Amino acid sequence: MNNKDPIVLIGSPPSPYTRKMIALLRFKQIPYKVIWGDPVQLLTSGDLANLNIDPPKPSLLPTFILENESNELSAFTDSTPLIRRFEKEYPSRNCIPINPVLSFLNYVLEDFADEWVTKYMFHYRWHFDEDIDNAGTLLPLNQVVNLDSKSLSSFKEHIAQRQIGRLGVVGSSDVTAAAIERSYERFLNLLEEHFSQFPFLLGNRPASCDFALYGQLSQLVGFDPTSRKIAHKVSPRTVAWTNIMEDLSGLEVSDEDWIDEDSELRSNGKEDFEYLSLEPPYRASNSLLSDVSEAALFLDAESFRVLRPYLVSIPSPSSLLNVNTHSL
Ligand SMILES: N[C@@H](CCC(=O)N[C@@H](CS)C(=O)NCC(=O)O)C(=O)O
Repeated sequence: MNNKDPIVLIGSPPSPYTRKMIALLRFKQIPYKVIWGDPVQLLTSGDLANLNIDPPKPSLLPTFILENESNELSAFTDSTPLIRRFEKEYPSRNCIPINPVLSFLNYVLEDFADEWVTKYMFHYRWHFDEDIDNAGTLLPLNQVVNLDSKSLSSFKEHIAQRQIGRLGVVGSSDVTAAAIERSYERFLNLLEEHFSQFPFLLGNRPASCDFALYGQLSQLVGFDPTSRKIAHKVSPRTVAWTNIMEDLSGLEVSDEDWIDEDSELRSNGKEDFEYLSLEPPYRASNSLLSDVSEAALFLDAESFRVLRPYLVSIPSPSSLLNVNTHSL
């Protein structure tokens, strides 16, 4: 295999990590071939059985067929390390920033999208009847479009029951539902603000964190009806961004396109654009928080209400939590 051979991956359209990786390959202009389907079936009895490759353990979407260290074809999963591998093998149009601060932020945001935004995705898909019906129907049809109606209804029932049974594993329950939904809306509001300044998370070019977020939003905005309605209401810019992220093969990029240090969010601070989103808008004071009400910037309304009695903005013997020194 050399860099001219297309990369082969097995995936599925309703899989956020599949969408993450296809969008990334397109941006990097890496030739690829997608095989829609189930890796275990394809590698053991289907079209790829002649390759004699063991299916990955655990079997995850997407599965890539790549050379291992002994130059033999093998099955690989896990998007984040695979992106780092592709960055080495295809260095142009890099999506890991060179600047170490940005690179760190990129890692954190990629992880946030992969591990937290996916909770919104799984929750909205399997918590509400309309969404269960939608996903239950489309997941089997995405494997076999011309599936007969009888098999469709039995697959639909089987998949829905299996996935609903997994809600607890990702932390979604009747107790946590409201917190997950509040977090989704809060995040959409932040994105709406951010996308009014920059077209991508780290400036004027996409990083791996954009592709991770796109993967999840391809579902939240493009597949699951309840989360789609919320996104359209709360953040039209996020909806537009999600559409654009799908194919950035024609975007011209340069090293100047990364966000500059003056506009970076600092880990313990809020930048102007977040304060400007408040009513009335104001600019960052570049000093410590002067009033506990400013902690509302970091917290949703319910958490702020609960924590408010325990907060002070300047250290004092009676303070339980100092908003200037605790990360919230
Ligand atoms: N950490 C993996 C996660 C991949 C993943 O969880 N894929 C899902 C589909 S989007 C999956 O295959 N789940 C197993 C299943 O549904 O049985 C990555 O980044 O690629």
